[in-house]
Amino acid sequence: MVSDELPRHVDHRADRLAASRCAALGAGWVRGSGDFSCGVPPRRPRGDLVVATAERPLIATERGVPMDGVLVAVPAHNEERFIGSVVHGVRLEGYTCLVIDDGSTDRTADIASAAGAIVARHTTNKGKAAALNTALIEARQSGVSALVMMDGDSQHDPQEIGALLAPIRAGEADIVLGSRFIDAAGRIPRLRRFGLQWLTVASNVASGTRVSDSQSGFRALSRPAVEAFHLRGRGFSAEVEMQFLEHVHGLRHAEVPIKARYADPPKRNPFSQGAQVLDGLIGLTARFRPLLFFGLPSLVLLVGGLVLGLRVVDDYVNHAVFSAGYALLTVLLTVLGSIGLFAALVLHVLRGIFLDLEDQLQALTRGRNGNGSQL
Ligand SMILES: Nc1nc2c(ncn2[C@@H]2O[C@H](COP(=O)(O)OP(=O)(O)OP(=O)(O)O)[C@@H](O)[C@H]2O)c(=O)[nH]1
Ligand SMILES: [Mg+2]
Repeated sequence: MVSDELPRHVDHRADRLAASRCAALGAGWVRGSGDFSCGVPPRRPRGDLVVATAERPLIATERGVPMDGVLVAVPAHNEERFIGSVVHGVRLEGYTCLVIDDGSTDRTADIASAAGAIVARHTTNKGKAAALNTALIEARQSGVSALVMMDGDSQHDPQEIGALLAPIRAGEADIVLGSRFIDAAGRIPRLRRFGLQWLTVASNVASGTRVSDSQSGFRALSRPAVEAFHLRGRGFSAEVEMQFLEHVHGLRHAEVPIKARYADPPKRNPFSQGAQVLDGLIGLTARFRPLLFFGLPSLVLLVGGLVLGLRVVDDYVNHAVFSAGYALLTVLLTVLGSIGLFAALVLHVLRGIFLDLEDQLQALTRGRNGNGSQL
């Protein structure tokens, strides 16, 4: 359905502006359960759409550094229903908005562009982590002082961006996490709350950084964090990877309460999304904390083997019985445990060497660019 008038059901200020702007650009609007959703005719030419690539970043080349030094990045995959509202909410707060359209098959990019966002496009769907990486590249290239990340499904309130930036502006933190569990935990549907809390406990233990909401997509990064974060994981493991990187780079974090909106049922199966995060978490633990990942289970095997060995010796000395089965198991456990511990130590040392090399390489690249703040 396409119309030039504002839809009557829209009472949100951002929605009204989004609607009028989209209408002015020849876009229409459609109703989407109480939220503004702005559509464009299907065959509208895409000539006015700005497209970024890693080689040709958008903001640095075409727009210069955002006036306020803050860039708000919104990863989006098939979010045509909400992206107009999100972009206008962000722009109403006075921030430059970058939407990373990750190979959407709907009109996400057109609507974001019509609503006033800079749009970076991936031609195929590469996952949320890849989209956030594009945002980090843009932020590094354009020399922003802070990067805010928020979801494109209208679950986050752009009016809370200021609160998120406050600890960075005060020089108190490098990463500010918008936490749903400080004030508003009760508003999260029970099943999702349960899953999120378990994932948070697991990622806190694995990463060594304690947060109250590890999966929050609403967060702000200072310039040093933007410089330090190069995400290598896939999909929804991006948030957890940032938790590991924060620990590795010794960055300071703060948390501020946020409200999250849960009007719709989950868009994807929460179990498979949770499994994706867990899978990422295991990979990240192996990569970032080999001593914990390989060392801890190996130590358990070794201790188990030694305890069993004591029993074999006790049986033999006190009862003159040789428990061949237990003896074999003892050998197996102690050998496996010892090899595992050795491997964990070697990986731990190698990791230290690679980290040093990475630091030196980054220092070299910075020197070559002649700019201390850009990689
Ligand atoms: N770039 C990119 N973004 C994605 C992809 N999948 C989801 N997103 C975006 O990531 C953000 C969060 O995704 P959601 O599906 O809402 O995940 P969630 O908030 O954990 O789950 P819900 O509780 O169901 O909302 C949204 O802005 C999505 O558009 C993807 O494949 N690529
Ligand atoms: Mg969401």
